[in-house]
Amino acid sequence: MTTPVTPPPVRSVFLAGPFLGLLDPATGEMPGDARAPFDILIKHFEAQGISVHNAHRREAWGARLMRPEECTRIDQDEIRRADAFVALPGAPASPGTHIEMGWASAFGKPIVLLLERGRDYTFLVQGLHTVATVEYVLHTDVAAALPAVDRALRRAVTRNGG
Ligand code: 5HM
Repeated sequence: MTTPVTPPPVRSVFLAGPFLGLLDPATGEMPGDARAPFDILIKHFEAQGISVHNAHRREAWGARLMRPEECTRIDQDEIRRADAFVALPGAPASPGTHIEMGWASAFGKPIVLLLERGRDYTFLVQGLHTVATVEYVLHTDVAAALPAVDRALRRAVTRNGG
């Protein structure tokens, strides 16, 4: 008799993605359409009881931007603490998110990358799955991709052994 594999529970995720490049120069804040994918993902995960660490929300979408000397260690610590790492690498690429993807993979975290269909991503993002547990979710709309994100998260965590 085979024992069904139950994925270990995901209690926390770190959600990364483009930030500085999305700030409106006039207001210093992310406009609504730039916030939407983060908002949608945060609400979706939290509705499942998953705690979400996200710098965009933490820094009030740009209104309370932290200094580099403040946010770097917090982000690294939170990625280390999180059960899984979820990112929108950005197109154009988000420099900070690319550093965070490097940390998450080096820490052995299960990783879910949301890639926009038709966009180009750098070779080391395309190839990250060869050195880390990565599930890619190709999408055109984050809200429509939520079921695929859930499946990818479960797969990544299960493959990574919890
Ligand atoms: O380079 P960019 O700003 O796109 O980097 C975004 C990533 O760096 C986010 O995932 C976020 O976790 C982190 N970050 C941060 O925590 C970035 C900035 C500004 O660059 C910030 N706090 N103020």
